[in-house]
Amino acid sequence: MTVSVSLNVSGMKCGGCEASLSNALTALTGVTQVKASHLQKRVDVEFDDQQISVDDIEDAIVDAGFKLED
Ligand SMILES: [Cu+2]
Repeated sequence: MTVSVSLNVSGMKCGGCEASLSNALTALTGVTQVKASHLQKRVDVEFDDQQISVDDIEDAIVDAGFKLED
């Protein structure tokens, strides 16, 4: 099933950061859509929960060099 999650992410400072985070997440199998905003410090991710979990997505955000916030 396709579900979506909004995560608070710090470390994005410009459109380039948004693009690099978007690219990192879009590359994951199961992720269908990503919208990253450095102004809102947030990333919205649409994904197939049969193929990938929120935990996997959070790991990928950290691996890409960004930080999750509460
Ligand atoms: Cu940047």
